[in-house]
Amino acid sequence: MKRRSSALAGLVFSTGLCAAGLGFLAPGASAASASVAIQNFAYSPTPLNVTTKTSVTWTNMDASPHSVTSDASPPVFDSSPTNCGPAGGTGCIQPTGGTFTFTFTTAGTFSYHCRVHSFMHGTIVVSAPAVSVTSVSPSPLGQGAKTTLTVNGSGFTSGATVTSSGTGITFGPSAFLSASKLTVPIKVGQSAAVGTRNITVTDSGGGSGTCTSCLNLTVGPKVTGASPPSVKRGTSATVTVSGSGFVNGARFSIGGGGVTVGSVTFVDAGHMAATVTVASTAAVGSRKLTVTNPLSSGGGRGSSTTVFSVS
Ligand SMILES: [Cu+2]
Repeated sequence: MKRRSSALAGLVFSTGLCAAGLGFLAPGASAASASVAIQNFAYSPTPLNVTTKTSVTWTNMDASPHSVTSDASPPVFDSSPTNCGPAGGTGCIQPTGGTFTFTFTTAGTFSYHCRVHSFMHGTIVVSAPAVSVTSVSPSPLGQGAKTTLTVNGSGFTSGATVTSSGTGITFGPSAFLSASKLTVPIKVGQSAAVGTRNITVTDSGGGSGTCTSCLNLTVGPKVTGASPPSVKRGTSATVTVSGSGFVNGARFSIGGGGVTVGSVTFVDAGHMAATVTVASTAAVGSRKLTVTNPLSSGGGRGSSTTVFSVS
């Protein structure tokens, strides 16, 4: 019995090696690759077990042409859709050393055969990668918080999506940092229910993992009034904002342009004050006043469009 090439039959699972050494995977992509030798008129190994997003490369070690042709109709993959038949042909994987690479993106069992030799059969078994989520930070987050959530776990790949249990939380597209860390923009609705939420990461290959109750939502600040309720154009005044859920270190802003808020003096959970300066060119009318707690206290935000105006 002839010795098989152990190097070709092996699997390679290494982010660094694939990114730096092989160079056919985009940065940040799941860096898994695997090899199948076509040798002695057989595929080896078969079946080959891989996870989704794995690039499988077949190398023809024989002195005879072969193909790698999915049994499915139409074929899911085919090294040799044209010019390759029982008599061989220029479209086949050529001897000696010809290769064919296919990246498996969906889970399933994929059987294949050789167009030249009908007795040659092989199978690739593709499974969704195991994904787990262990923690998120920052937590807790206050109602209305808008920040970037770091999610820790394992088995992450680029393109993973993040979701939460319950309603009132929206996520942006995740950024892949490593197999164990990703970040994602998170926006907590000002009326999202307080309490704990589960966070789920779903890989584009279908694998998913959840950490139970790992994100805690707390009450955010609410704005109920401002005194004085308006400031004239071209003047400044000390405005006291009233409401609830204010935390020392909170600030408030006034939207719409032309209004500057100075450094805030925290009074108590229901009051804060700052000098508000209104430009002479500022538009007259009601403005949105938003209170934001410090991120170390959950970063909650609350706003009102009715409590303050430029006059
Ligand atoms: Cu063949």
